[in-house]
Amino acid sequence: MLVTNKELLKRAQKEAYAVGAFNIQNLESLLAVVEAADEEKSPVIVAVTPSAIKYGGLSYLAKLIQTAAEATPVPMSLHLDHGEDVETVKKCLEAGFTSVMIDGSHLPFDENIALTKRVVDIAHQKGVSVEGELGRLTGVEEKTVEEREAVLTDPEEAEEFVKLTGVDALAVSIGTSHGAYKFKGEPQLDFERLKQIRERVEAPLVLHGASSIPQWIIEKATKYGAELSGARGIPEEHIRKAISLGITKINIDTDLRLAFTAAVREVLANSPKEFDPRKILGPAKEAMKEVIKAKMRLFGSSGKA
Ligand code: PGH
Ligand code: CA
Ligand code: ZN
Repeated sequence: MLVTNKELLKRAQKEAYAVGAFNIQNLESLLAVVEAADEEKSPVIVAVTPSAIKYGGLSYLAKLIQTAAEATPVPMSLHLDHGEDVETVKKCLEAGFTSVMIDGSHLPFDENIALTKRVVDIAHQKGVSVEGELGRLTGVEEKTVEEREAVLTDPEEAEEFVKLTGVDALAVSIGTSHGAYKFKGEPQLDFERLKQIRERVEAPLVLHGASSIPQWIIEKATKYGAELSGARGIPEEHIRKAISLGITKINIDTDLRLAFTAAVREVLANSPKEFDPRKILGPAKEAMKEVIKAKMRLFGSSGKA
């Protein structure tokens, strides 16, 4: 069943769990998300970035996800992740997305507000919910590697941003980052800041860059030839704590990419005579699905559909 993020997150906020937003780019990653949600009876957000749209085609991806949503009783939203401009948002609205993110986090405060407000005006006319972002994450985001220093979200600005834009959800920066290399030393998140934001902002809060980079996946990928030394993510206890402090949507991409890569490498290494794509990508889908199911249990969304 296709629903908006607003609907999913309202209930999550009330019942103090988080809904996972999983990035997909192809049939296998979508099947992994949908099958996991079905088996866990979990609400779920299917997230598509502009680069995924460039890779898979907007209409192909939208229709695949809509087909998946019609076939399952679990509530599912079709979400634009890291939308960069009004044009992209408009195209996604035409294609039937039920939620969009406009990422103006790289802009000066006033410009971020103006862009986000414009998107809210357009999207709300269609009943579609909007996520904005304030504060800047480091790491790999879409086409660019963000090498500038991270800017953590200012609680006072967050309150003003939500008030002035009318966003339905706010992505915050508290020390997470995109990609597989999140920390050089000990993982550290600014929970005090999250608390302060929560006190000032009623809208559901979103955690990007939240992959845990499970070491067993890194070891498996490495065993079959991958080079991923230094990869490190957000420990699961940090995720639990973030949820207890009011995070209601959690974005996961990198953990799925790693699970996919490790599984493909394993098949190719162990079955050199195999050349049926289904025998290579099937296990990769299963590997992503297991990771997603574990996230749904960690986030507390299992059984909530
Ligand atoms: C994310 C994903 N997508 O919008 O924020 O973050 O790289 O930690 O999976 P990860
Ligand atoms: Ca951003
Ligand atoms: Zn993100």
